[in-house]
Formats: sequence, C-alpha cells, structure tokens
Amino acid sequence: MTTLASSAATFNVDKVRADFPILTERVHGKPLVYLDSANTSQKPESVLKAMDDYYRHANANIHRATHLLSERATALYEGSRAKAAAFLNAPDMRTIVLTKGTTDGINLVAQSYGRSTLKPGDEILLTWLEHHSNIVPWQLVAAQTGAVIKVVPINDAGELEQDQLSALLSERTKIMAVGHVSNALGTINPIKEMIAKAHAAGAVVLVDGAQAAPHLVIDVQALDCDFYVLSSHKMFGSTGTGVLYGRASLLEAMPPYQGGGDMIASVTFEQTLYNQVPYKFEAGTPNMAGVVGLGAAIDYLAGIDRDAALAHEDAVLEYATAQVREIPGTRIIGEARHKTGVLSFMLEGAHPHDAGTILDRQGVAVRTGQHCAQPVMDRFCIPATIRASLGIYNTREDIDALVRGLHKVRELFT
Ligand code: C6P
Repeated sequence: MTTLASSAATFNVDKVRADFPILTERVHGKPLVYLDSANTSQKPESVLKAMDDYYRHANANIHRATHLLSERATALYEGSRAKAAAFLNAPDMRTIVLTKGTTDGINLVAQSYGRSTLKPGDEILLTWLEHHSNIVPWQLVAAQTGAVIKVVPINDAGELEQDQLSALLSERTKIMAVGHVSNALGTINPIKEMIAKAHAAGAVVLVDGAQAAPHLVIDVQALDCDFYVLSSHKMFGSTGTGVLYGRASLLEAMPPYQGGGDMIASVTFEQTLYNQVPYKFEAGTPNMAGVVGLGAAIDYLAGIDRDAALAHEDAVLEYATAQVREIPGTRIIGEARHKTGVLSFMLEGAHPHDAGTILDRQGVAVRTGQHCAQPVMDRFCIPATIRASLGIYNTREDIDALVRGLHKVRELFT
C-alpha cells in the first residue's frame, strides 16, 4: 500500500459528511448526491456558525469606528487575512488582498498591474485551459493598451504543451496568466516549472487557483508566483469573497483598482494619498461576514489531514473514471496524467443538458455545459460535457448513484 493509499484508508469521510448539514437534504424525493463542487462547494456547520455569530455578536463596519463591535468586526476580518496568509504560506499579511473572488482578483491585477505596465506589442500569455475569468480581463486590458494575447495549446489528453510554452515565451512576454487546475478537465498544471520558465523570460505570473485551493496545499513562496487568486466559495467558505496574494514589491508599485472609503490615507480636492497595501486595494465596505466565513473555512481545512483528504478524493475520482468508462457510449474528455476533482464526459445520443436534467431527477447534481471554458470545448470540437466534480465529502456511493442515473439516461436516449 502506498503512503497516499494508506492516507485514504485513514480518512473518515462519514465524519466529514456529518459536518455538512446540506448533505442530508432530499431533492425530488431522493437523497442529494452533490457532484458539483467545482461550481461551488457546500459549507460545513462551522462556517455557517461563524457567519451567523458574526451578525449576532460582532456586526459593525471595520476600520472606521472606535466602539467595541467595530473592534470585534475588525479583529475577525483581519484575523481572516492572517489565516489566508498562513493558508497560502504568504510571507506577510501585506501581501493578502481580500477580494470578491477569483474573477475580482484577476480583474484587479489586469486593470492595475496590467494597464499601468503593458505597452503596444507586449504579450500576455494564456493557455487553452483557462476559464473565461482568466481570458476576458486580459482581452479588456489588451484592447486598452495594445498588448497582444498568445495562447499555449493543449494536447488530446488535456495537458498543456510545455514545448509550445517554451517556444511562445520571449522578451515580449510581460504577463503569463495560468490556471493551477482546470475547471473543465481537472488537469493539474506543472505551474512551478511554468513559473520558473516565465520568470526566466522576464514575465510576471498570475496563477488562477480557484480549482486548486479546495484540493491542493498551496505555498506561494515555494511556487514563486507573483500573484495567486482564489475564491472562498469553492473551498467550503462564503460566496462573494476571495483572496489575491501579490508579491509585496509589485503591490506597492501598483495603482489602486477602485477608489472609495478605506483605501485612502487623506483626501482633498487637490490630492488624494492612498492607504498602504493591502488596504489600497480594498475600497468600500467589504463583505465582512463573508470574510469571517472564509476564515472559518480555512480553519476547517486546517483541522483536516489534507494529504489524506486528497488521497480520498483521488481514489473516488479514479473509481468514478473507471465506472463511467464502463458505460457504453461514454467518452471521457480530459485524461491528463495529473488530475484532481473533475470528471468531464459525454454520453452518446444524449445532449449533456438532457442528461443533467435526468440526473437531477435522480437526486444527482452535476454541471452540464461549457463550464465557462468555451475554448476547451472548441479544442475538443464538442458543444458541452457532463461534469461530475468532487469535494472532500464525496464517496464511492455517490459515484454509484451517478452511474445508475447515467444508465437511466441511456434507457431514455439510446
Ligand atoms: N468556475 C465552475 O463551475 P468566481 O466566479 O470568481 O468565484 O470563479 C471564477 C473561476 C475562475 N477560474 C476558475 C478555474 C474557475 O473554475 C472559476 C469558477 C465555476 O467551474 C463556475 S463558472
């Protein structure tokens, strides 16, 4: 038995499931089988309680008042920032900007760093695996600055072509923006090596960690990335909150993204002096309860053996892949050697949306469609996939329910 396999054996999934109240829900009269965690994950009791407690015992605006509730709210909010720094192994709290989520973080970097540094003819390097959130903000800033977008292709397994990456990198490449894990296929990209290559060419690197954060242990210092973004709601936390890690020297030099309260040191009609980082990037009253939920989600993950959880998820993904492959007429999309959390596939004769509707009637929640990654679908010349995505709470029994549901789809469509 390998170390990872023995970790999986020690992972108590029943105990984990008991932490997530929604998992006992019934849908269409059937027990809920939730296989849509890449879209948004479910929330443990501790996260729900932390947000509820915040509103009951601490609700006030942060950083702006001297009364006790404001002190409590500020301490909780800044406490979550400290937890986020530890979660990412960031060197200090100044490097942690609290955002609305991954999309917000990427737009911030594109509009602040990108818009202030890119010149006509400069290149922004993306990949064919990117989510629309890591494409469109770069298209916007390219149109504003005259920069040009280049794209690293993928092979038939859904892996980035590393030799093409090397060929595309040049002194013109100023920014590389790459997903850590693909939301459409589950591919884990070798980002440490990719970051080193991009740095050797002189580019700054943003990593979209939306799909990595719930599964992998992240160390921004070991990765040596310049920016790393994630969403709380995909890692068992609140919606509408997220984290942008930025290298301190870059954040210091970047202009503000939005103007408003809390991001300033002094305002007159003649001149505004900005607050220090990270506050310079946090204009207006933030989602304080949500940020408390983010902190509670990080605590929750800290209380779990992450290696054992990953080994469990890998074992369930392997089981799912084998079971779905057995069903006649299925085609798995994305068979990278390194994957996590996602099984995307098609079923001959049934449109993914019809399959999704029938699965839903069986209590099985999956996502069907392009998964906000249209280029990936175009690369495989397909309109959409059925995507089963896993969280730490999924089991082989969940996969058995998916397979039963897929047989039902076949009965109706083939
Ligand atoms: N992917 C999915 O079903 P936001 O919406 O900002 O929290 O996350 C956007 C985002 C960015 N990058 C990646 C790799 C993502 O997977 C997502 C969100 C969801 O796959 C909803 S489209």
